[in-house]
Amino acid sequence: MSIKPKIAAISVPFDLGAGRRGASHGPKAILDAGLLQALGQMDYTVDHVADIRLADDTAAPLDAQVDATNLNYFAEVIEINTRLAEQVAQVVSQDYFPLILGGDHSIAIGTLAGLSSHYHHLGVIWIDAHSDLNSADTSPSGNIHGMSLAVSLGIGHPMLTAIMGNKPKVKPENIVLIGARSLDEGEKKLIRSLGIKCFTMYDIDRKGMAQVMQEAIDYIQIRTDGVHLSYDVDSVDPIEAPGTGTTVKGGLQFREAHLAVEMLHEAGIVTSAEFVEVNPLLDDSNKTSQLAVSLISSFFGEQIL
Ligand code: HAR
Ligand code: MN
Ligand code: MN
Ligand code: MN
Repeated sequence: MSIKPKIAAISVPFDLGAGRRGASHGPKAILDAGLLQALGQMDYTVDHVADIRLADDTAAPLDAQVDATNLNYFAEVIEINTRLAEQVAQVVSQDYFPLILGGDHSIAIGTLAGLSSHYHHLGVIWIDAHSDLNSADTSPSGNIHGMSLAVSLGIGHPMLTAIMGNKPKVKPENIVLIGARSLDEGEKKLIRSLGIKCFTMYDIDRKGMAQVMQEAIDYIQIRTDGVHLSYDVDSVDPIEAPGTGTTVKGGLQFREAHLAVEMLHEAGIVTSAEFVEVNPLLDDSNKTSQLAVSLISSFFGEQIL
């Protein structure tokens, strides 16, 4: 990222993929915490191109038409992600750097679908306490934000995997998970059987974040034609990121969370990013939205000195 890209910010005020309401207020909270000013000070051109929303009258006919057992708000998740995928595909074709502000993590379905129109060997760096590799068969909750990476691999309900074309949007060998510490049994099996690269909190404790990130960067850059960063703020320890719906203790420390994105900036390999799961209704005096602004600023190259 030595030449500054023009950024297309896309807000996705959507929370029906999660078990608790409130992540729909995430984009506004991140903007109110000063995101555009921070990026402007760093001389980026940012066009806030869209707020992706459901059509006003969501009659949700899909729910009635198809078998969507254990897929909460199935029709709404399809609708929002179809819209988001089209918007992402459009800004990518206009040479923007897409910056998606969530919203719950189900929106990664649309982001990755849209990116797949442009990248044929898309890499994904998934920083998250979870792996979001469930399907309706394995999910303990039915919440689709716990399924978005599986859907992007082509695993899940055909109406989810068909968004923007019925093909996998990312290959298992092009994914790196970082920060995992809450994995369901079905997810563990999938990670092992597909050989997905996964740096758990154990690996981060053992090797340090700097080495983990270097290994992740080296691994992903040789095999991909673009890299998407999907940053779920629940990867960060709840002490620093209380404003999110599914906190898991034992997470990334403040500096580890920043070092990850600082190293990604330095590597210059990332071609799109999303920051998800900020829930202002659960936050403690905007701590988590401010953290998101700080992480995004570091990701775009803000330096301490
Ligand atoms: N694995 C659990 C489930 O599928 C919890 C998922 C929590 N979701 C997220 N995504 N915040 O990372 O229900
Ligand atoms: Mn707007
Ligand atoms: Mn997630
Ligand atoms: Mn998560």
